[in-house]
Amino acid sequence: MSGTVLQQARLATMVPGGTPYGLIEDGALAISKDGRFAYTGPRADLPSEFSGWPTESLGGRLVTPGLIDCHTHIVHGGNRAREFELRLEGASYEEIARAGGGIVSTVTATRAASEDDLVAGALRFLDALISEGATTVEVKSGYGLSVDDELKMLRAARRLGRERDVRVVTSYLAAHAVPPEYKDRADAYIDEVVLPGLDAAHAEGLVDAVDGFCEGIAFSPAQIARVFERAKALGLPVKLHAEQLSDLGGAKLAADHGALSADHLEYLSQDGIAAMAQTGTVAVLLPGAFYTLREKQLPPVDALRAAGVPIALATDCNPGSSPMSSLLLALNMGATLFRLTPEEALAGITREAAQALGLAHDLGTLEAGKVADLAVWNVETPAELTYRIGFNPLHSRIKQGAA
Ligand code: DI6
Ligand code: FE
Repeated sequence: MSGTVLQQARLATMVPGGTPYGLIEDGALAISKDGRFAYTGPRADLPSEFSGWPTESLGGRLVTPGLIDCHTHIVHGGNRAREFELRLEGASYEEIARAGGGIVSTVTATRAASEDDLVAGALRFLDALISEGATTVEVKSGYGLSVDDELKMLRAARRLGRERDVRVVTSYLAAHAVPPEYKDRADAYIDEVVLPGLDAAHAEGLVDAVDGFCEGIAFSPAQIARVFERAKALGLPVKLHAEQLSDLGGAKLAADHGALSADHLEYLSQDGIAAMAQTGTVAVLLPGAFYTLREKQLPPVDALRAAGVPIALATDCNPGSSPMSSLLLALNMGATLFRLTPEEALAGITREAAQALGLAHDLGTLEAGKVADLAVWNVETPAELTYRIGFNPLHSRIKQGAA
């Protein structure tokens, strides 16, 4: 099988254990016709079997793995600019949610939207992510909160992956909020909507993972556990929004269920950290939500690092707590707000994000055998990607070997 060799490239391979960023100064990438890397490494070591392949120069530019946004809510109706104004006038996120605003107002708009409307709305954010080098984007349901509306959201999410050259990974998040018609009847909502909706969505091939929101304003650990049990019965991986506003022990619950990731984690306890370390559950940090809600409590980055918990970063792109569709800004915020090193931040939107999606075998580093998803940048050093604010130095993006 032949293919293409890309050279005159500085490779931030993000392979751990060697140079910072897995950097290779004078690198080459051999991409076979099946869209995978056949070789990544120093140009001087390129095996002779690839020397007959057509060669392209990248002009000395920096190459990273294609970026991965492992936590988004880009499919939704409406916007919450009014709520933004109210928060600036002093109302808290929890007060707005408890007064029927917040997530529930997006539910109303999402229910009113057609599948086409949802696709068109989401493409605006997806295109913004792609323009910064994203090649894989996770998309959650969770604003429909009825069986039909959750299915509509997931169908829209699947369509995004056909409308654009991007890998879309879906998460079923019906356990996101209790809809008004089930007010004070969260258990009935789980029995009558969340569980049957999961069965239906899975039967239609719409679900890659199952998510939930474990919080005082959403679902208790016991309620989430019931959703996770059904996911397990269907053979689906789980993940959880946990410890964003308070500590309910959600991260430990998730880890005990072998979760791919626990996300947010500002109020994560040492117990939760230990449980995550034991199962290899990825900590997905969401600085856009921390910033937007003007949170004071930082996620325990030092303790996560000390325990060896993999740390990913994502946009959490959603209309309420994180109206942000820039992974480059997430990098900058991850470093400036959360004190991640620029290398950890970049790993967080490549290697560790792949791990958070259960796709580390295919994505996240520049390594032979993996899918040839990559981003080419007009920068000299990888730290520049994290350092600048509101500047996009993407030169080009290659998805599965095709520019
Ligand atoms: N936590 C979040 O930050 C988003 N969902 C969640 O469970 C916010 C959702 C929203 O406010 O619309
Ligand atoms: Fe979220």
